[in-house]
Amino acid sequence: MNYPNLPEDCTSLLCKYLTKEVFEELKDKKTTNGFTLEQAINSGLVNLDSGIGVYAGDEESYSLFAPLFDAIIEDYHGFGREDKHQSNLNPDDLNAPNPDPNGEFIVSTRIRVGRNVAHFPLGPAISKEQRDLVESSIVEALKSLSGELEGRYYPLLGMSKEVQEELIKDHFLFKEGDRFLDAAGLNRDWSEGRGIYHNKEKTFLVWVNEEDQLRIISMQKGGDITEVFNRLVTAVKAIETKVAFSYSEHLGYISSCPTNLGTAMRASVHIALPNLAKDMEAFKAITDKYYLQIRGIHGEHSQSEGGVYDISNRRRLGITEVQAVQDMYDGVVALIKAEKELTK
Ligand code: ADP
Ligand code: ILO
Repeated sequence: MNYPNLPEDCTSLLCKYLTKEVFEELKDKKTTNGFTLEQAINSGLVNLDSGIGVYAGDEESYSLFAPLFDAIIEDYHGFGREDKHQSNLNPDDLNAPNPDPNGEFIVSTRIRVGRNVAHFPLGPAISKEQRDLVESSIVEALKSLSGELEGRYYPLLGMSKEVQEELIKDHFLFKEGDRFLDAAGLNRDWSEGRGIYHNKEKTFLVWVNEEDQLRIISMQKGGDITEVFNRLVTAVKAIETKVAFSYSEHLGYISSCPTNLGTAMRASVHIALPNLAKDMEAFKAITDKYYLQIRGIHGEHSQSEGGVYDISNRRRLGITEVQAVQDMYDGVVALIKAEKELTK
């Protein structure tokens, strides 16, 4: 492969940090799983509108291709090469009483973490056999969950289109055919090895073999962030007794996209802010102050509908899980205050 043509107007972190020197240094390297620089950067080259543009094929990608990944990680998370990640999943340390007890603004709350199984390649480099093995070991582990977490696994293979569409529309299931994941090699052998586990109420869900091997999700209507966090922590701890997750002292939980490293946590609310939305500058000033990200209500790269936005923590690495949720909580309190003032 030759040094790619990176257009001047490309704003992704890949375009920013893949200099000729970095490319020359890394272009012939291969991880033990056979993952190359070409594979790591393909998504960003095919999708020049990417925000980031790179994916790791395994934990080793982060060290072998460090001249590229470290720069991207430092830029996105403000996390240095020598820094160490710290985890804190203790619900007692979270201070998040419902910011909207009358249900005027917050439609729903969702907290998810990404996890990958130790000693396996990540999705971009995994073989079909390994992926199937990952699926069966996760499903086996999920069978041991009880009480509120008890549920059933629904493989994508054989699921009717109607059921699939309904689950996606209701925000429970991942979409199909994402072009960023596609170019990263994450959609290979679709839909085999993929599926969703959920309890009866759909307040606890696990996505299997999408961007990460597990996405563990707790969600419910309204703004009781503490309840959502508590359920998530109980589930993560229970699953961890059965499946070993890939974790490094430096980078925390290992994920295929560098934005998810560390806590791999995205805590979000769907929140109606119709007045604030009329002044995007003021809106963004608040979200920037609290390290928040604004998404549309059908996930990343989607649009807002009816003034309802998906507001979540942007930082995931170098802060604890408790801090990630606290970022979201503090920001949401400020957003509600601003919206109320505009409504007067
Ligand atoms: P992820 O959070 O897993 O990185 P997405 O941004 O694609 O990925 O979101 C996945 C799904 O979760 C989408 O359908 C999205 O609308 C839904 N979702 C995210 N946050 C909330 C929330 N607070 N309430 C309800 N659904 C949510
Ligand atoms: N590769 C995409 C998405 C990056 C962050 N989001 C997720 C889902 N990992 C991009 O570079 O815009």
